[in-house]
Amino acid sequence: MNVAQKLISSHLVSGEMKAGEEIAISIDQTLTQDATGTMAYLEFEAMGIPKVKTKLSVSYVDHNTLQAGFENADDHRFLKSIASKYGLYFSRPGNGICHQVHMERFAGPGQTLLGSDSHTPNAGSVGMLAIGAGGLSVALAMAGEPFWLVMPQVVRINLKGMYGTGVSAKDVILEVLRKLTVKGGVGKIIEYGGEAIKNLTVPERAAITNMGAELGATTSLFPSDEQTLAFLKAQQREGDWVELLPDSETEYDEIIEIDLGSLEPLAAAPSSPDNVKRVRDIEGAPVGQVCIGSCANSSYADLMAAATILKGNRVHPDVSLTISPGSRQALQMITENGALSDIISAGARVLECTCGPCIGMGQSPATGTISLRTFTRNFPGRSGTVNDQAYLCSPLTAAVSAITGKITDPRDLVKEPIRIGLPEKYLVDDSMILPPSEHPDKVVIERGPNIKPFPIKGPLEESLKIKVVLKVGDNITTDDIMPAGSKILPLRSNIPAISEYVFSKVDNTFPARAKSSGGGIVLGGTNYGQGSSREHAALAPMYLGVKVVLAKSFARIHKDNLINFGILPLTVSEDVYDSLEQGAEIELPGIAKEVRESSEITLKDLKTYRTYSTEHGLTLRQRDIILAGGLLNYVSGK
Ligand code: MIC
Ligand code: SF4
Repeated sequence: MNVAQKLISSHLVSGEMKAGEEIAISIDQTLTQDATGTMAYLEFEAMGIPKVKTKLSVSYVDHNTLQAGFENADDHRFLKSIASKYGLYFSRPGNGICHQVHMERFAGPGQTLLGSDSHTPNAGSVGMLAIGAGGLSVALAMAGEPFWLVMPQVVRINLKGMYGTGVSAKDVILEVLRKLTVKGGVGKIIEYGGEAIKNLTVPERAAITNMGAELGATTSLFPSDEQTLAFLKAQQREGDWVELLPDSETEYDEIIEIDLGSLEPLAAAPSSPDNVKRVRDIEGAPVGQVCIGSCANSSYADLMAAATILKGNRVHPDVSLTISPGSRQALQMITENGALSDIISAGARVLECTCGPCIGMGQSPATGTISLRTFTRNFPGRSGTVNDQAYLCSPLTAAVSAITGKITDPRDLVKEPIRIGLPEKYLVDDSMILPPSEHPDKVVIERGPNIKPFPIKGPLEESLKIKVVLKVGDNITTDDIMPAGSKILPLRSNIPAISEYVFSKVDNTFPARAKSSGGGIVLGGTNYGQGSSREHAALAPMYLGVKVVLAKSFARIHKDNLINFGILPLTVSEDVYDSLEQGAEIELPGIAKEVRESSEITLKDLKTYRTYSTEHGLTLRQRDIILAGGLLNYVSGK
């Protein structure tokens, strides 16, 4: 078996490990972050279970950290009390970005992790099966239920050679994105191997597995080997190590070769992570902002690499350089060794150890300027600025460009490879991670006025007559469906309020039109719902009355979220997509009966009188969830 199969088979509770079959796996660990966590814990509370049933569950606060009103602070307090009562660890605001801290302090080879954040595969860096999912799926895992998924194909990416000067792990994943695109990983696990990996440290591996999310992959992972042991030892956790290697005769569904030695510095140009260019081909463009941080590139090693370049230099007068360390551990270490002082002397603006600008929580770039970011996503407007021009690149390219004030190939300034190895010992201080209460019965859940109960849908109607309220194109992201940023994110615990922003950047009349037509259908192109795990992109449309999403194809997590909240995802052909217009009145005459008994759903266009038949492709379990009106109804009715 390969590493992915070993991890799955040791956790398999239902189904057969055949690509395309529905399987269920047991979950050892869960993580949530605050922007998805409040809903996840409201859902968990509704299940009436006194204590989480996982081996370890951690609640992080890292997204909604600007406290421009009471909302985020309310949420933090709620999350702290929930964790204390229900047996979770609570990573306090300021302690770091969930994925970075989880990798440092909790991730373990051979185990499974389900996280309510799409970049959970960061922990695949230590040989863990780490999967991103919607909050409700994570709530169920905390309740001891297995996680259901379609058994993916396993793609092996063989790495050979070693990168040269100016190239780093970020360029590896950008190269993979260039080759595979943002939909190339759907239905796949990406397993890395090959002679080069023995030289890649765990934080370098994490920069690669993290952005497997941008491929749409179910997860990405590395074997657990001597490098994993070295990392865990330096984190004083060698007891968590187990070796996990692929068998020598293993087969893969696909094999891709990448020679690290032939890689050049790369960047994803606006506004998609797969719009990858050679830095050489875009160099010279003036830059207004450079941001170093995010769960992809904020480790101690990444910060040290940036500090090495900035040392003795000055940030260009036209550039605002921000540094958001991934964890308090990383920040404390660069403070103690003096690198922070190099960063400050160069003129950087040092931010909190949080997601910050990556999710538009502050630091939106100026109009018409280029923002160069070591982040994960550059979807249109995600930075908080309309018509933004965000480029994704490595910390080396970012630091060098911050000095020159224009997009610059790092090899112009850096003449020797900068690779920061593992420190012998990381600075371990877990005092910002609060353990659960020893007296949970005495803990009172603190609920501020920002926290509203989540809406529940009724069972699926027997028949529907509804309008296509919106028709959109390919690769619609969950940022398009349910935007984030500092103004909207604080409403994550308040579905009635946040639903007013559904599709607001695509068509701000959508919420009113959806409500006035009693809900409706959204029609999308390929890879609909790519990007984040935010279940709000299903929950808020559900609140507005959306009943069906028709699309040429769906991204994995979003499709699951639609089903979890009782919205029927239907895959349609090009022909159906082309024939249906926004505003079309559609009848689904026997929708419930067809979901129950048939593999096809009938759609009638009431204007053209054309009838379409489309396969729903749902498993028996998914059919029952849709019929019940969502996963919570389904679980409580079982
Ligand atoms: C993201 O990077 O888009 C987020 C914000 O971390 C999301 C989660 C969310 O929307 O809360 C993700 O990646 O899942
Ligand atoms: Fe946070 Fe950005 Fe990572 Fe999402 S991608 S978890 S917003 S740092």
